[in-house]
Amino acid sequence: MHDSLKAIGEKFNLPGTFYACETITNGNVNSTYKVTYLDKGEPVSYIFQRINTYAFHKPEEIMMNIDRVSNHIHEHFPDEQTLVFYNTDEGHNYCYDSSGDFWRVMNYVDSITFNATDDTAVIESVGQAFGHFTMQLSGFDGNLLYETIPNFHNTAARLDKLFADAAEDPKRRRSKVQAELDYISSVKDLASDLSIRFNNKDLPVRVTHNDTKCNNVLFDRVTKKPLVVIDYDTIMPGMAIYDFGDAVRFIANTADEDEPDISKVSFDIDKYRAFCKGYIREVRDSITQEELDSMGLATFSITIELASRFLDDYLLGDEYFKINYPEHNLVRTRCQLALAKDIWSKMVQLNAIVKEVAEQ
Ligand code: GN1
Ligand code: MG
Repeated sequence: MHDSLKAIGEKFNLPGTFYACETITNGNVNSTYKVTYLDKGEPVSYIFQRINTYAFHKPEEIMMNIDRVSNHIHEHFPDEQTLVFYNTDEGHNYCYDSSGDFWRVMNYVDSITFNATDDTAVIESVGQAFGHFTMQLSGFDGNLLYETIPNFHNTAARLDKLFADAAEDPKRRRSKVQAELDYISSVKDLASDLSIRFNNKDLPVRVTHNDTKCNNVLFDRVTKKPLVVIDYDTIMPGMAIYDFGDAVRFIANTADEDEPDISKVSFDIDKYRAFCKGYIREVRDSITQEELDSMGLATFSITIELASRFLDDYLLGDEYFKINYPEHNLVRTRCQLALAKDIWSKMVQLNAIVKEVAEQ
């Protein structure tokens, strides 16, 4: 790896001499490295990322989205920490290596991240960070961005694809997952509702992050305040409430996203409330009442959607998500379905919490 990273660094003309590299293991799709150079005796670190072009078919469009969004944030919020992407001699913020892989390089921000936390103050800060991101971009027309993964959060289309792939069953795995397919089928209309309303233009198009896991917020090591939201790959036009729903889906789960023992999986209402406090404080003036009223349903819908994506990938032979063992995608599916069921059982409370926090 060392030699290929060194070659990438040369394309971006990074100053100093190559000193060290380490793999960063967060993330299910791209490959990420922290690379350190010695520049006039001082260590300076960068993040190098190889984009998974199976997931992202048009990486140049991603980099154009990133350019537009970061310019908007720089221009309107010049004093805030942002991500900086480096350019090659040709003036591109990416390059291809000799094997045709797509790379980019950005600044390394010294920080800490939380993969999971029980600290409601941190959870509130994660809510604040993602709410702030939505607010920062509320003046930017989401239609100006490429839809880099078409229908990424089109739940209705995702579910149709799942059932079509299950009918084809290329890997002969369907018989193992009939119970999961039956449950998803029973909630299909409910889970698809917001995506259909969005497609009918009944919910506003916004700039969405589309991967609002808590480990995509960098925190100051000392003050524990949020510094910046990272992972701009999936920035696209979309529904703000799905960003909200995806974030709480992840942070308020009492277990890991791929917990095999589903008796450990549930949706923690106190964590939900903490996230809502941080998030709604930031977005209150930029989102509509209808969006606020749909936050609980969005949480359920995105959880069903992710379960169906894991299940679809399982049925197709595990091509999209990295797996650590053969049934990993099935375990993930079952975990997300258990979570969705618990979210649904608490829907009245979820809606009441949003209302209460919004009125504070
Ligand atoms: C993928 O690779 P990572 O962890 O950033 C996926 C998200 C899922 C997530 C589930 C482009 O994100 O949509 O919510 O896994 N990203 C893409 O862990 O498909
Ligand atoms: Mg991501």
